[in-house]
Amino acid sequence: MAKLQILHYPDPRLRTIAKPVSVFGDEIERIVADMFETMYGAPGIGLAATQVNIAKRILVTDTSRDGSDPRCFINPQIVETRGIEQMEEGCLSVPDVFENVERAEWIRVQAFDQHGTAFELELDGLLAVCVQHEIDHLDGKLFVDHLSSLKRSRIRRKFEKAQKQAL
Ligand code: GNR
Ligand code: NI
Repeated sequence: MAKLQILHYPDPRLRTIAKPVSVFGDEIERIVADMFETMYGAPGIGLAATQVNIAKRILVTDTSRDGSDPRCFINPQIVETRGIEQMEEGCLSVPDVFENVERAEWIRVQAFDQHGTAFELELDGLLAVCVQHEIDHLDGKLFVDHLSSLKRSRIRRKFEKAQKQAL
């Protein structure tokens, strides 16, 4: 297993639209294992393949506090939503920024696990928010895209400054 490097906003590679996985097997299982190691190491409650520069529709989550609820969603599709709720979100690709985002409070999601087995789940609470946040990543979207343009441009300027100082 290997810990992968997480891309940071405003890296243009975070805007990549990930492609569906069509062949399951060793390569996908290895990517998923590396993504879990990267997510737990960060630490975070979710990670999308886009964040580690892999353009495949793969996401992992664990919203437990003790690493007891690892979940993998490949080619995820939200097929039904209910309600709206606001939650404060953060993102490993936008470090140290926390803002309220509105999302569906309940979702029905269909996906495949890392072995290629299809499943369907109904989710709410933090896990529902997390899965929606991760699917956004697979579509090249970030939680800051849900904020006002004023807030987003402030955040962008802060990260551009930090990037220049790091050179
Ligand atoms: O670790 C994470 N915490 C989090 C908190 C609220 C809503 C979404 C998230 S996901 C985030 C990890 C991450 O950036 N996944 O893409
Ligand atoms: Ni994120």
